[in-house]
Amino acid sequence: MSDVVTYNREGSIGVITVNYPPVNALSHGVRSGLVAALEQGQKDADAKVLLLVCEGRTFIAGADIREFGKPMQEPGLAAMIEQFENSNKPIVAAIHGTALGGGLETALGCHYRVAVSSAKVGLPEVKLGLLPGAGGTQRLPRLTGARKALEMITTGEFVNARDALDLGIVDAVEDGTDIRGVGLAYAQKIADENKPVRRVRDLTDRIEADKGSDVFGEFRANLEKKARGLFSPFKCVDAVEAAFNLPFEEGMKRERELFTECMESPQRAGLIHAFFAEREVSKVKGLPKDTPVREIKKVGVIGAGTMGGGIAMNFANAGIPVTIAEVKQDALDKGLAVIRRNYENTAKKGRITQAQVEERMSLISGTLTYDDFSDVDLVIEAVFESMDLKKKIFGQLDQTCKPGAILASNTSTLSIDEIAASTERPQDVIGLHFFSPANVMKLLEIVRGEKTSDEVKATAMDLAKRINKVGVMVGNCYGFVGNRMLHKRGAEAMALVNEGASPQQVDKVLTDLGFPMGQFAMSDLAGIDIGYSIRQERRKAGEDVPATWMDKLAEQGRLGQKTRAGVYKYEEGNRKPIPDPEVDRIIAEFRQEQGITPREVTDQEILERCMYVMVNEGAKILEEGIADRSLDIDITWIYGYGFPAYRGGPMFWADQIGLDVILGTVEQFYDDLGGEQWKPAGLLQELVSEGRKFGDL
Ligand code: 3H9
Repeated sequence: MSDVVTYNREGSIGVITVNYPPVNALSHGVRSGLVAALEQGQKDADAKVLLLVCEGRTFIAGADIREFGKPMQEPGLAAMIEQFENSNKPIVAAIHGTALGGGLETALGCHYRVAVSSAKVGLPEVKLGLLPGAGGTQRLPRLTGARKALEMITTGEFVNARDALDLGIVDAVEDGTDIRGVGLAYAQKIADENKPVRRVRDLTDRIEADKGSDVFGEFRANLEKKARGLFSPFKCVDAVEAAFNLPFEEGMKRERELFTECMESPQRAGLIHAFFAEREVSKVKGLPKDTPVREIKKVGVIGAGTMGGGIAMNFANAGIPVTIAEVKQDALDKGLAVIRRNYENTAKKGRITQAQVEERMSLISGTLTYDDFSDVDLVIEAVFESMDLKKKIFGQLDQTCKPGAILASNTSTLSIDEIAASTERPQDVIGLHFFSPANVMKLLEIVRGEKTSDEVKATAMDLAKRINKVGVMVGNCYGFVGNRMLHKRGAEAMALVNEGASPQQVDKVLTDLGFPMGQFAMSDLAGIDIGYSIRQERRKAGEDVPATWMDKLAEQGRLGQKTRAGVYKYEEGNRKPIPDPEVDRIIAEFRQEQGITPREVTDQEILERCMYVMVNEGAKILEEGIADRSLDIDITWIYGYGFPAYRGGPMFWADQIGLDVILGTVEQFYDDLGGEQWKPAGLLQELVSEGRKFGDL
């Protein structure tokens, strides 16, 4: 008998138990164990009904993703499920936790399904660039009809147990946490009532009802808008449609063909890299798993602007009381009103209730003095980027906050070590860099200072999870990981326009790559004044920062979306960028002043200059130990800047292009254009000479 799947009998119920932590994924061992246990149950003359139940925190959460890309070992999942469905004794699946992907497909191969009320079910394969490949696209629509099956399969969203009951996915929902007890009671009922085997594949009512429906065309048209650039969502629709046009066996064959196409697509590789990378970033090099974390029960935020307000919302959403400090009452009132408006808007969309709005607002208070921070466990400073101001604030916080309170800065560029040096507790100082809008964007860049203690680092990583962020630990340098790379891309994008490209052309290359917006649309969103003041500061400090047409925009008050004119223009109440002939004129004037004759710039050059400069910088970031692993950079870009997850992040993308190709082009640009940004990173050269990739590090 397998050590991960066991068979035993309780009265007239034959119980098949899966115990393969952490999530009972359908590895080869689990699949073969299930087949063996099923055979045993079939032979067991005293077993009238069989029960499939899982140990640990969840029912089967899917195929074992770690086995993808390796040769498949028999028995295959679809064949295993078929054996379950063909059983001559009824089989009950008892679901707790999450029945996902191959896990739900296995449950659909059973004849009855009972779930505890906290359980969820779903077919999230699409999020991995796949489609349900073990009958999910053929069996689910037989229970739910076309629309709901398409919704679940093309979005990958989970459905809770009560909704699953309404949809016919499960047959019963019970309260309680004892899944074995719940399963046994339900199986006993099936036995007592002499219920027959009931195969989902044989159900035809929902298939007949939706045959020839327009719903497939409707979903395809919607996906054209919502899933731009993605491969597998469209294949999901094809597979579900096959359930309506083909007999079951042929539908299964079609599903397999489409699954194989998805499996072989580069998007699958990118998305699965992103899946594991997201989980790996929580394991920080050199930070032992058992490092104690400090309790964060009360938080202070300094600054009630867009950033401070957004940061505060994260804590209120997680049920943690938060106090916001401002200098003036009207700024504080305005900030609190914006927070309320944001919550009200979310409630209008039906995502939270009015009661939740009030509950969250009741957790947020305002103050005009740091004295109210004497008992907080963490303060996050979110004032504008001035080192002098930040040092002053940290000095004051050090005096006011209790010993052990963590002092954090939301700075996006400045040195955490320099800020920490203005306190007597540098071990308690850390960077917590949120991304705008701070209540929405998933990334939290956690910047360790030279003296930050392990306990404070571990607390910050733990806190990220509590407030539903993905925390990435990075080292201290100008711009850290994300903005350091972004600034290189920004400078290159501006230079390309100096030379002859249009802002729209540059942005289109980036959106075609899969970014939700281009470099210049993003500058308009953030505010043109931000980049301008950074350049001016650097010029004041004596750095050689070349003039650009974007300085002119800032000087003329074209500050971006907030003034409805920046690199693009904007209609009242609309964020859609509209190309503006006035900007073309400003650019032409700039070129004339600088004596530049514009040349034709190809899309390929834009791609290479904007992206390879980032990869080269990413390699330097790795070399300097600012990021521990290339996957930390990938996750920073996916969750902080909308890098298309299906390309796996910039460093994974670079590995796919080929580091030799990238290095060759970087060297060429260094010769042709010069500049520190094009100096090939030593690590890039080393990897190419060894025939290795970032992913091999
Ligand atoms: C599929 O089923 C294809 C079929 O249709 C057809 C096949 C022919 N495999 O997320 P967590 C690991 S595709 C292997 O931190 P949570 C995960 O890496 C699959 N490992 O916990 C982590 O490992 P570590 C469809 C897996 O409680 C640990 O488990 N299914 C798998 O926040 C804990 O994970 C999915 O897409 C897996 N399938 O969330 C479900 N899943 O500790 C994907 C997890 O070493 N999984 N691990 O870092 C999830 O959505 C979440 O993990 C889940 C738990 C909700 C289950």
